[in-house]
Amino acid sequence: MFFQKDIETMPRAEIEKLQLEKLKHMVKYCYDNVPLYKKKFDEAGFDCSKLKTLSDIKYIPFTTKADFRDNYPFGMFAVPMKKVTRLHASSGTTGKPTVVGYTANDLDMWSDCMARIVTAAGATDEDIVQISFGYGLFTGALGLHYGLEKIGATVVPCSSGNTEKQIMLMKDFGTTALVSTPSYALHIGEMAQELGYSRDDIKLRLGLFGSEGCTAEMRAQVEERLHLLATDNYGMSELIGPGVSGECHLRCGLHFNEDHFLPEIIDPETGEVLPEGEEGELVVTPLSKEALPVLRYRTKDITSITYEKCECGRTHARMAKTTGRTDDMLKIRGVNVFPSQIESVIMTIKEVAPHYQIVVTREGSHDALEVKCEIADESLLESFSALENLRKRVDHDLKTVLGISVKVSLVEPKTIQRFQGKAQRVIDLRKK
Ligand code: DLL
Repeated sequence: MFFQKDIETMPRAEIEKLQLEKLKHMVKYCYDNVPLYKKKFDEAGFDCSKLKTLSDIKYIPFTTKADFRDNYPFGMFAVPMKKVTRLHASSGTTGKPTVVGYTANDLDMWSDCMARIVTAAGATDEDIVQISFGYGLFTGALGLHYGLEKIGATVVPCSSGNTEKQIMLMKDFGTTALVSTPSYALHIGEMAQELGYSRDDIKLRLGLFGSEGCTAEMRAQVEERLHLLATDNYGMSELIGPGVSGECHLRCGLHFNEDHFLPEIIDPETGEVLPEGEEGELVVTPLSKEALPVLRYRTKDITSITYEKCECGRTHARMAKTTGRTDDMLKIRGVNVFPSQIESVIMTIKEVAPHYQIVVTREGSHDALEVKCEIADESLLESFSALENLRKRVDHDLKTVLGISVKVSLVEPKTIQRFQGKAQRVIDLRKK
């Protein structure tokens, strides 16, 4: 069992002492080795001796996605290329990808972080784990792969796609754990049912999901279809990939690997650090990275942090499941709408399937939001009044939660796109 007890249950004061030591080292390392940080520090008038306590982190300038873009591809690396053992990249929605590099020590640290997280979630060396993230430049598949190998699990590197074959292998190999996005897990579950697989055919017991947001309601749908315990893990390429934080089997927040990642919550408008428990933007400083050190990275993910010890015995800070990203938020006629709010509503109405699409348009100065959802039961198609009643109900429930009216369109079963990686449910035509 991969439980690094001394570290994972370290008393708070000791964690903070360790973090301060590592942070001091990291700040100097960045200043000495990455021209971007030398420039940032000099411009902000920050020098390393200012760092006396952990709360002095507020004097360190933030790093953003734009810094990666401006220094594409290797400008933020702190080591010569011969020390870089692996490159990954995250597909930017526009333009060039964000490139990230790892030394051999970085890869070891990453595997340790992943091994801790999957162990906390309940994976063991008895598990046969199918990895259904896309292998390649994306950090998800290889990140989980090495962590799971480290704990001695049997890894099946399926990659994403070819869902029918995935399900066949799941049955034939007796796969017990699945690694994927929650939306792909839902698709796998749905297809297994369609193909006539019975509950006994699939032995899954554990889902190690992540890489995209997922409401509690959506998670319940995934669990119901696949009969497993769904756990969540969080990370991002710029910080390392998956392995930043993850849920233990008790699922009351995602434990950070706090000896390697120092989290803060800030007000996204002002950049001020917020107190424990308040919701805001997550900012993370990796404390151990060699190839690509990053200070105070603005993740744009919205969450809150608690420092209370978890019932599982682990003492590292936990973050709540993210409620969205600051750049996910849709401003509709002056009202803030998060896609996760819409998802929560759709998932609780059993007559509609757990698939939806959000389309935002603008006519003149008027924003309109359309929510398309699939009806779950084809027999409804035969009754106009039943359909209309359902549409009105979805409409009413969305209005209650969002505080604005939206257009609800019911569409035929299996007509909304399914996803094999991160789901893209919002089409914002105003940006075109
Ligand atoms: O998605 C890393 C990862 C892979 C995490 C596999 C977990 C499992 P990126 O492609 O760089 O990296 O995307 C990072 O994805 O800022 C979040 O907005 C979102 N994200 C990642 N994990 C979660 C999660 C990987 N558990 C971006 N819940 C992040 C919600 C998540 N959003």
